[in-house]
Amino acid sequence: MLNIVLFGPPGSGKGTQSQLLINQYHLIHLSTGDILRDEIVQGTELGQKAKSIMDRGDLIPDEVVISMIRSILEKTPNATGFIFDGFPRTTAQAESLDQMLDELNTSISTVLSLEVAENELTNRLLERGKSSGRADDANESIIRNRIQEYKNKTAPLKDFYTQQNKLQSIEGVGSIDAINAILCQVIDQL
Ligand code: B4P
Repeated sequence: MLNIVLFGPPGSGKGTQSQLLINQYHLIHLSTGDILRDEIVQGTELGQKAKSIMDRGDLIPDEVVISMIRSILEKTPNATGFIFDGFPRTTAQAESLDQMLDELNTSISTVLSLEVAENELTNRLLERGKSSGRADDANESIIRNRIQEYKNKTAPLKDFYTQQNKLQSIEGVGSIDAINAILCQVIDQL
């Protein structure tokens, strides 16, 4: 199985690049952000709880996102591989993912980390906010909070995956196609 973690701060291009890679490699796209936004649109109990947390730019509790991922992994036993987009975001999530994949006799193939400077992230997200309708893209202070959450809780995973010899850092600034070509090169070498 090919199991790719697309890693990076908010606005680094994880969702954008995942859309291209799922077609190129026939992988199942697991975006915790998309799943949560879908729950909000459907007005489920989980969606109602998640909305205010996401609108502030905070992270959803670990147990919620871990159980979301677990139930999808259990429902797709014949998958040829996954792209994890926006998951894991904390050490607890990363440890759980390793364990869940181990139970399926598989593991993470690579962690592709998109590197983008903070001012570029803010500009991209503010730009998307003009049309996305996403409350978490709407103003700079929420975007700053998302980036701070990333620094505090998610960035430490770089060490976690470096120790596993799985982290590959990729320059995330440039055209979407050029970045995609680099990601494909790295994946093809696996
Ligand atoms: P996500 O949905 O994961 O959103 P994100 O971090 O903002 O990244 P996204 O994938 O959307 O942006 P992209 O870089 O593609 O998370 C949203 C929220 O959900 C979190 O804040 C949290 O509350 C919650 N959540 C999700 N997962 C969670 C978890 N595991 N644990 C706890 N909470 C969780 O694109 C951004 C913009 O940049 C786009 O407009 C795009 O067009 C543009 N862009 C992309 N590539 C570009 C390039 N090369 N050049 C110029 N622009 C580019």
